[in-house]
Amino acid sequence: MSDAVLLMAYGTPASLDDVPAYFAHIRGGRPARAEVVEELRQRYQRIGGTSPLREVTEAQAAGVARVLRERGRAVPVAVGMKHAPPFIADVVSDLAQTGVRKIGTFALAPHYSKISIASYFSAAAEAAGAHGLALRARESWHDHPGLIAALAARVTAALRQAADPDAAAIVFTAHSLPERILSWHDPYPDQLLHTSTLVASAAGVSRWRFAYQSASHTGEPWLGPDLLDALRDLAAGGAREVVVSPVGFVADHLEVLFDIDVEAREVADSLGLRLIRAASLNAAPDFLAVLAALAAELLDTEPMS
Ligand code: FEC
Repeated sequence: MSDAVLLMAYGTPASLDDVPAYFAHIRGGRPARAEVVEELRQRYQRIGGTSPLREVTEAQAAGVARVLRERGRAVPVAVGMKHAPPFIADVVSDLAQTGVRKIGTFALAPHYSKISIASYFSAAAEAAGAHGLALRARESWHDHPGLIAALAARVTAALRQAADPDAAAIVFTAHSLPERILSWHDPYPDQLLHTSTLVASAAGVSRWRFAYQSASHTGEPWLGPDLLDALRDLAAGGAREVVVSPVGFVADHLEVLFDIDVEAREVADSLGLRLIRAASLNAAPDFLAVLAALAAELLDTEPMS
């Protein structure tokens, strides 16, 4: 049986012209007002016109393939996206055409929510079923020791940039979701707090807080506290420096490069607060080792490191 790994990521518009179609896909076909689409285009413009998400994800896939090969397991490692080409279903279909019979897959987002992660798996499972492929999936990996160590190393490095590391505040962040997830006991908030607790402990920091970021304006309440409010609160309490560690994301993309690096930094600046953003994991060797271990475990080829 021929194996493959499928890394699933959110997806990003290939150009500014693709923003309306991308936005419509995210909204499940519900039309958005023209000014809201334009506002999104402007956010992409502010980070240089496109997001690096696709190239980072491809670099992660190439890196995982390399690490697995070095460990004696040469398997294709493909990238499938949820909201933009190459779509997950098409990639599964392509893998089936090349003779693959078993796919190990997980989303490049460590924390599970029915509202976010479940749809990655339904897309993959449906396509795998249609082609008679075996699918081995992992739904969350928020407490993987390698992930915790990699995130903690970024926090430590960010703290080193602070003028007064002992006094710097630390805020862990992740994408907000509609508050209604709480009514179905979704594991997302607890998994995020667990990751944050483990990372803080590994980085040796005792004072930290968690905030959500990137909430959409959909007319319903979203999970808080919001990062921007957390910054205001910290400044009011006398903080002068803050390290923001986006533990819910594993790559540089719009939600990191705009929502933190532009929007949150502007707010922090206006408050006299210096914002230091912990580096993203991207395709760094320590993170590639984590992804390769997850993939290998799914393919049942070697134990997790
Ligand atoms: O760099 C890029 O081009 C893509 C960046 C990107 C990532 C991402 C990750 C997550 N999202 C999650 C939940 C939601 C929910 C809605 C929603 C909407 C958007 C919009 C853009 C967008 N998201 Fe996203 N998300 C990224 C980008 N996201 C753009 C649309 C404009 C806006 O609202 O800002 C609301 C959908 C709706 O309207 O019905 C909910 C979650 C994650 C982290 C997990 C994952 O990566 O899958 C959760 C990256």
